[in-house]
Amino acid sequence: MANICMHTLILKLQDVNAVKFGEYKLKSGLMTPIYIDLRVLVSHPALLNQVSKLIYQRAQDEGLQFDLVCGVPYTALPIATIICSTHELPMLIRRKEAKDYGTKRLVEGSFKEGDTCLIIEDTVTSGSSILETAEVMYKEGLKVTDAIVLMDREQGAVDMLASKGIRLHPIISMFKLLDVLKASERIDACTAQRVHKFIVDNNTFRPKEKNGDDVPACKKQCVERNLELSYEARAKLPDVHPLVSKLLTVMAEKQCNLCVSADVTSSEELLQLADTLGPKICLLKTHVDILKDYTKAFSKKLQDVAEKHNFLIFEDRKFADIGNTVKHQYEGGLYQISSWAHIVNAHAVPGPGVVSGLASVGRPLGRGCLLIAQMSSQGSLATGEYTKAVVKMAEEHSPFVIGFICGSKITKRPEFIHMTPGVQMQAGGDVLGQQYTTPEEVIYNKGSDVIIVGRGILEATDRLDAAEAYRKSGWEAYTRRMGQSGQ
Ligand code: S5P
Repeated sequence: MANICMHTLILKLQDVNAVKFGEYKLKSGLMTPIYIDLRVLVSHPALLNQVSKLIYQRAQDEGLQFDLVCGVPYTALPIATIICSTHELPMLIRRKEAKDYGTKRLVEGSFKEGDTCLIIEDTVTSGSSILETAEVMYKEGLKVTDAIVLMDREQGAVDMLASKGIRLHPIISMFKLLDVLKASERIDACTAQRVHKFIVDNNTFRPKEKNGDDVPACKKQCVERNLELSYEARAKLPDVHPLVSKLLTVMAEKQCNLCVSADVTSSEELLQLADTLGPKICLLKTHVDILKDYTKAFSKKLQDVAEKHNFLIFEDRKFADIGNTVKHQYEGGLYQISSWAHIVNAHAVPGPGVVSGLASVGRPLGRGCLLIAQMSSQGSLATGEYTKAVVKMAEEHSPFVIGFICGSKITKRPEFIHMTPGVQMQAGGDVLGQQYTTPEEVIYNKGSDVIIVGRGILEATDRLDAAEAYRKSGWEAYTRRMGQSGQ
């Protein structure tokens, strides 16, 4: 139902000329092949109402807590007004310039210091307008934790705002819009591809960092001196993906760099395992397609256990198809992976389309993806130049790509997480080509961040004892490594 609504809404927006293709100049001066002009909404009251409903619904769905609402002037102002009037919520108006007479206030309306204000915006590119509005609110003693936007051009706003402590919730993403317009034959494949490329090539958040601006001093210093940041310090880097930040924080808090690979075939056993080992792990990895009795209720219960024990869920799906196919595999089918897994992984073999396809589903949900850069199995082809190409692809698609499945540290950039499978207390292997290295070797010598352990724990007589032994070994290797790094 929600999907049908979204589809119709996108077509209606194009009908009223709110979505235009051609050559247009953005606020930044950059020329764009697609222009979103939602100012026309005021001439279409039914559509304006529909948009306002969707935005309010999103605030409800996300369970957002706020005292006041402010629309970024001017386009979002009528939207905020409708929402506030319909639901009897107090509203604030932000002036663009203070009057030079009367009260000289920048924010109109009544509020108390410490009140939380929800920001509403019509469309975002970099997120700078939302930030400007938030900064005015901060000066007045207000808090801003969340913003909702109708149309996200997917050019870096989510990440830029996250780095400033504001969660942005987009209703329509650029890639979704392009998909719908293409599927409805409103635009041809060539236009869709051109716009897609423009959006991917013009991420306003990443390029700054690449130029060396805006890189936090501590990060610059560490990269230059080849020193390493602790998990905790990396969690606080302003440009780190919120999911990576969460994972690193959990790792630091639980003193744990252990991911258990829960390769069991019954959902009840998996849930039991998650509940028992929960306190010892930062991440639980699943192969949901080996479960003989998967149900939606299972994924809900797994999320509850993850919350209870403060770990993240990683579905080891290893996507490896064209963008359009992986998008459906990630979002739909029996498992609806994107609805419950914080992290997934993908092979880079199909080229960047696999990441763009997954990102179109995962980014609006705040999910992250690991690229498989190396494998633990004997005779793996993922070596040398291939591994380097994967790192490059990750750099071009961060922050949705949050790190790697790899045997050792393959990039110095602290915002990427390295996770290594093929770990047991004794080096060795199995009869089907798996090769094992020890936690000490993986974390201390190879510089990886997370050990992934399956049978080393699952086949132990006491799984909890085994998990604790791996946790301890991985953590000790990490603290020794940090000691050497002088941090
Ligand atoms: O290169 C790899 C990548 C992965 S994700 N080698 C791996 O073994 N894996 C996965 O890690 C594999 O699918 C399995 O789920 C887990 C290792 O399990 P173990 O029982 O051998 O520790």
